[in-house]
Parts: sequence; structure tokens; C-alpha cells
Amino acid sequence: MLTINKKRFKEHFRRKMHNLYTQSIEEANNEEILNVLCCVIKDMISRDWEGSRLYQEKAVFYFSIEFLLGRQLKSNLLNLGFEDTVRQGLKELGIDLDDIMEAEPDPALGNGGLGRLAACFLDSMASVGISGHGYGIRYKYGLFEQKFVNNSQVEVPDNWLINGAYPWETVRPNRAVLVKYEGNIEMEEDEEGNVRVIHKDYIPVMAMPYDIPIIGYRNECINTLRIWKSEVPSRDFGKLSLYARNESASYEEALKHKYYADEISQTLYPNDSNYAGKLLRLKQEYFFVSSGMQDIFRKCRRYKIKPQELPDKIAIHINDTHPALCIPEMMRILLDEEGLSWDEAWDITTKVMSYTNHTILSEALERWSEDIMKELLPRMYMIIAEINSRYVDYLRGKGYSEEKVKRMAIMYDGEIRMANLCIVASYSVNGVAKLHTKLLEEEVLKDFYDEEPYKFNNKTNGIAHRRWLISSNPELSNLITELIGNKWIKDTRNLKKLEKFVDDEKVLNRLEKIKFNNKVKLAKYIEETKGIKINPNSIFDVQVKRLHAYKRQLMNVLHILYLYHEILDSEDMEIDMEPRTFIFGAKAAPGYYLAKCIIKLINCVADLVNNDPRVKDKIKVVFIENYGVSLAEKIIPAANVSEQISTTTKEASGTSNMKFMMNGALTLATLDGANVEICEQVGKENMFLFGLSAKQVLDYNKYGGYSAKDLYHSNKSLARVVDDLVNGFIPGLGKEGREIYDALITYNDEYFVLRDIDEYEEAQQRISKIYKDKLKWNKMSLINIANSGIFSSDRTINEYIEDIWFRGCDENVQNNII
Ligand code: 26Q
Repeated sequence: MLTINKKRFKEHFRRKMHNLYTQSIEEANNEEILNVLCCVIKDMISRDWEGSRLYQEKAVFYFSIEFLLGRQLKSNLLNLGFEDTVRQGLKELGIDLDDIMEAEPDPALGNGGLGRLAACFLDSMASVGISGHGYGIRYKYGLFEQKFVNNSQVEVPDNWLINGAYPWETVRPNRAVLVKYEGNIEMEEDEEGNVRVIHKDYIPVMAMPYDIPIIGYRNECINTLRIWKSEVPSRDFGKLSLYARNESASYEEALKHKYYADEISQTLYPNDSNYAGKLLRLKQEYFFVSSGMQDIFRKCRRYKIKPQELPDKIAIHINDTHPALCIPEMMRILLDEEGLSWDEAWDITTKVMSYTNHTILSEALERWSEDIMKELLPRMYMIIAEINSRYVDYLRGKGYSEEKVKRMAIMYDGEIRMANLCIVASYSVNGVAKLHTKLLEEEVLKDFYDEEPYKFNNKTNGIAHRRWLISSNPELSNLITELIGNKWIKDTRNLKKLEKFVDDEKVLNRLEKIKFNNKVKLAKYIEETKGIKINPNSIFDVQVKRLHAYKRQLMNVLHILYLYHEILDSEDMEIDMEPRTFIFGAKAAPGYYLAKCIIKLINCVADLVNNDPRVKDKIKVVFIENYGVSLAEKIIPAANVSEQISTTTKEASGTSNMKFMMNGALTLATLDGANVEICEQVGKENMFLFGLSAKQVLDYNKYGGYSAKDLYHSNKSLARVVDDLVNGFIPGLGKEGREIYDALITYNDEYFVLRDIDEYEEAQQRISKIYKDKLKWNKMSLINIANSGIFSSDRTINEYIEDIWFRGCDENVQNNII
């Protein structure tokens, strides 16, 4: 176990400060202090970091185009067990650790759930102690920073790299690799008659790796997240120069080449649900896939691992289809560089690849035009075409109808379907919650499931409880340890022991007090940043997630309008309701107009309600700007109500639902995604369920029969709030109101907002009623915490290990690890 000694730490810190900045500690600003502290910590872990362990056992490589890490200092100190000593040591040097933590940038190298899941998985792989590493892109600009101007979203570039560097990263120039775009593929025969594939006239781009340590919880396991930056190849990089394509190329062409290279890792696509076949996106995908695969093969060659041994030595995981090119890239290396036959290469590749699907939204499925692929990645194109042709022959050989062959083909109608490629080439395909996996098997991917049912499996998502409970809610975490001991930290199933306190009023009151303290802290943040005073005794009702029509923030805000009318209508404007604070946090994709209109609507309703004295502070609406990991850590511990109200079938899993539950919020939900598993854990009496069932939604979609207009005409209070969108009732709302109105009425409310809103309203009333009975509420809260253990991503990762990555492996290897 790594240990730390305060005196030595202080000496080390002082020396480092001098080495890096030739200045004393007193002269340093917070950024410099942070940088020095990170360097000291990196020094301390350097011996454990990816030492000889690699390749003694099977290694997992998790390819993801997004990693939404969040700040690292606090969680690294927690995992190393250094927090108290470092805090004390710094204090003696006149430094407050909390100030330094606040100075750390929050790398937003992801959009939302998928990227955050990848980060939780890294944390859990290290904490359960496997050799599991991430490959991704070092975007110069992460997800945009959100500002509100006149109640509308404005996007500001996220310049997270202070002075071009990130304190936790280490650049490794000797591990740079070359990625090849465009050009021509030629076959050449050598003297012995062997055909060699040569890629000519390509555009070379250099991939420069930056390593971030991923520190396991008190176990000496330190893995690596390797993210790549694109650069023009340096002059001393092999024989290549700026003028790579042509020795006599002009200076202008050299500059063009530089732009070409730089652009690739410049910025994260801010889109999380809508596929748009952008060339640059494909360049990004191939960029990190090719770099990562080459890196893996370099390591294998160094450790003298033969290609045939790869399935026993490595597992490659494809996080959604964005890294799907891992498949043809591995084939390319095996065929063109290792000289294997097609059958040998295919056998190895398909024993190494596994794939996770994160969505059933058809508009989010990746399809690339064959023409683009051929032009940009000619060798990838050839290999995919060969995979497709063999697969289609195989399907026809089984006597399937042309209709079915068409549906299952990898290439069809000039397009390459990346999900089909992943399914065909992977030995495992998983969904991210039970309902989602069932929908994949029975609806979306039915043909493939019928063909190879054994490939399909469910892996319900999870969250890193170390970040989402221990670090972000220390008071609650300490109470838990006081009550049941600390075993739950290593194995969250122990949280169940909390149930014996379900009738212990003292414990329940302490739980309530902790929630209250967290609410006071959030209220302070809101007052400081937004100037809105909120009442910590009100119900904090929270919906934080990306803005999307299917997540139905619209239903939430229409319900707020409905309550507002109720108050205005009531006698003396006194209605019997518990005061509520509705809290929103959400970024909209910059090109998603309807989502931006909904943001504007929420902001305008907030102004209307918050400034109307007649409301007497019964309701407050707060839209917190720039929601992301760091804000989530402040908001979630303070929530009473967790809004998980997606149209059933549309949310693959959701993960904030788990974070809220673990922090004692009660869930208001449709039976969608992992809400189903939450319900299994706590029982429906300990959450607030409403809305259409999956079957009802599927039936509407298949057979029709839904009319939003009919509902509108038959329900007066519903019509009233819908009319508010267009009749000037909401000051400041202009054409945005019409856009939303049309989505609901003219285009028949694709996400059944009007169909579910009555039941939603009833569920909200149940919440108000139960909240009055504090004891009852606190009991329910405790039951939620006690049953949240299975949502630790440690559980999820152990399932991936047992059922996917290490399935069928030597038992000794498995036993070593789990
Ligand atoms: C694709 C092509 C081009 C540009 C962008 C994209 C893109 C980027 C990000 C497509 C999708 C995403 C992100 C999807 C996502 O976050 N999905 C969520 O994944 C979570 C983890 O499994 C689930 O809990 C959520 O239900 C699911 O919505």
C-alpha cells in the first residue's frame, strides 16, 4: 500500500514548487499550486503506474469517443487515502485544499450519460483491480460552456487547457503513432509471390498520446486513460515531413496539411442523440481507433504476444458504434502487417471485440456513406465491404428472404450501418438496462437476436459510488459508516444493512438534517450565482440531464404552469401545497432548435413565477446554467425529488436516476430504462410511478391511435397551459412558444407529453402529500439509500468481467482479479 508522510510531503511540495516555477509557495497562485500538487502526486504513484502488471494477465481496452471525467484531485486523494495528510500538510504551508480543488478544471470531454459512464467504468476497473485502460480523444475544446442571454442558451467555447496543459496528464512523444487518411490502396507482389497491400499517397497525421492515471481505491492498481492529440507529423518523425504527400509541395500546402491535422482533435461534437454524417466526425473516429489499435499491437509485439494468443490476452470494448472501426482496423493490422489469412484474422478479431449499444433512437444510429468511407479511409472501406459480402453470402446461404438479408446487411443502399458491423464482429452485444436489452432483442435488433441469441446480454449501468456518494456527500457517507461500519465502501451491497434503521427516528432525523444541510449549501450557490433566494425547507424537485424532447423537460415545465394557474385561481391565492423549488440543469445541442426553445420557455416561466408576489414563494423555478459533472456533485446530494420522466422505451438506462437514489432522493418516474431496476429494488411503494407502459408506447407507434388534438380539446386545464405557449401569457416568450405548440399539437406530440401529464400531476400530488409526513418521507429515503448498492459501477464492471471480457478464461486469471 502506498503511504504518505506529512513531513516528506511538505518537503517534496516545496522542492517541486521551486523546480517548476523558481518561486516560493507564498508567491504561487492557485493554478500553480494545483499543478505542483498534481506533480507531487504523480511522482508518488509513478512506481505503481502501469508497471510490469500489464500483460501478465488479460488486459481490457475500453474505446470511447467520450470520457467525462470530472475533476480528479478529490477522487484521487480519496482513492489513495491521502486526503487528510495532504489537507493538513497544505494547511501548514498556508494553503486551503478546498480552494485548490475549486481551481481544478473539469474536463468536459463528453456530452452526457455515455461519456460519464465511461469515466465511472475506468474508476471501477481500477478499483476492482483489473488491467483496464481507456482510449479516447484529447479534445482541445470540450463540451461548450452554456450561458443564458435573454433567457436563451448561448454557447461559449470550453477552453479547459490552461496554458495548453492539464495538470494530470503526461505526454508520451515516444509513443506517438501515424494515422493515414485518403490516398490509394495498391497490391504488390514480392519475389516470393506474396501479395502485399500498400497504402500510397495518404495524408499522414500524427497522434500524440497524453496519459492520465486512473487510480484504484486503496489497491495499488493504477491504470491509464490514453487520449490522443492530432498533430502534423514532425520532421523527425520517420521519413515524413510537412511536405509528406509531395516533396515539392508548396508552403501553402504544408499549412493546409497542418490545419487538416489540427482540426481532428480540435473539438468535441456537442450532439448526443442525432446522427449527422459529418466527415470530420469520421476522421475523429478513425483517429483514436487507429492510434489505439496500433498502440495495442506495439505493446503486444514488445511482450512477444503472437496474434493467435490475443483472445487470451486482450479484450477490446466498443462503447457505442463510434469506435466501430476497431474491427476493420484490427483486420487491417492482422492482414497487412502480420500477414495472416482472412479466416485467421477474422477468427481472432471476433474473439476480441465486444460492443455496447446505448440507444434505440433510430435517428441516433450511425450510418456512413460508402462514398465518404471510400474516399477518406480506402483500406477500411475494402475490409468492411469484404466483411459485408461474406456476411450477405452467409445469410443467403441460410435461405433468408431478400427482405431479411437487406435488413441485416452491413452495407445497403450506399450506406454502412455501424451497429450491424459491430454485432456481426463482436462476441458480445449488450444493452444498458433490462428493458433496453429486451427492446433490442425483441424489436430493434430482432433479426440479429434470432440469428445469434447467445451474443446478447444485459449489463445494467452503474455509477462510481466513490465519486457520487463518498466524495460528493461526505456527511451522508459518514453517517452510513457510523451506522453499519465501513464494509459498504468496498462492497456496496452492505448498504442493505441500513434497513434495520427504518424505524429509528433518531437516524431518520439525522438523515433529514444532512439533506437539509446539503440544500442550504446549494441554496447558497444559487443565490450567489443567480441571485435567486430559495427556501431550503421547500421540496427540491430536480431534473438535470441533457435537454431532449424524449426526456420531457417540457412536461415538467407545463406542470409548473399548471400549478401557477392553480395558485392564481384559488381563493385568496392560498392553496394547500408544500412549497417547491423546481431545479433544472440541461444543455441543448447547439443545432437542436426545439430543445433551445424549451430552455427559453423554462427560463421565461421561471421569471414569471419567481417575480409574481401572488405566488408567495410557494413555487420557485431555477435553471442552473452550465450543468456538468462538477455541478452535479453539488446538486444531486441536495435533491428531494429525482425527475426521471422520459417517454417509456426511449431512455436506454439513465444514470443520474441511480446517483439521486444513492443520495436519498425519491424517484418520480416512468417505468423506463433503469427505473425498472430501481423499482425492483425499492418496490413501487417507495417511488412515484406514472405514465404509459412500454407496450402502450410500442402499440401507439405501431398501430397509431394517438391524437394530441383530441386530448387538447377534451381537457380544459391542459388546453390552458398549452395555449399559454402562444397567447402572450408568458412574457419574453416569442416564436419559441409557437415552435413548441406545433410540436405538441400540429405534429401530434411525438413523445406523449399530453398523454402522460395528468398522471404526472397526480404523482406530483402524492409527493406533496407524503412530504408533509416527514417521518414517512425519511423512511422512504432511507430505503432508497439502503437498496442503491447494486447500482455501483463496481457491480457492473464485475459483470462485464465475468460474462464478457474474461468469460471462459483460465480460472486462475479470473480468481486473481475478482
Ligand atoms: C454520434 C454521431 C455523431 C455525433 C455524435 C454522436 C453521439 C454522441 C454522444 C451520439 C450519442 C452520444 C451519447 C449518447 C448517450 O449519452 N446515451 C446515453 O447513454 C447512457 C449510458 O448508457 C444511458 O444511461 C442513457 O440512457 C443514454 O441516453
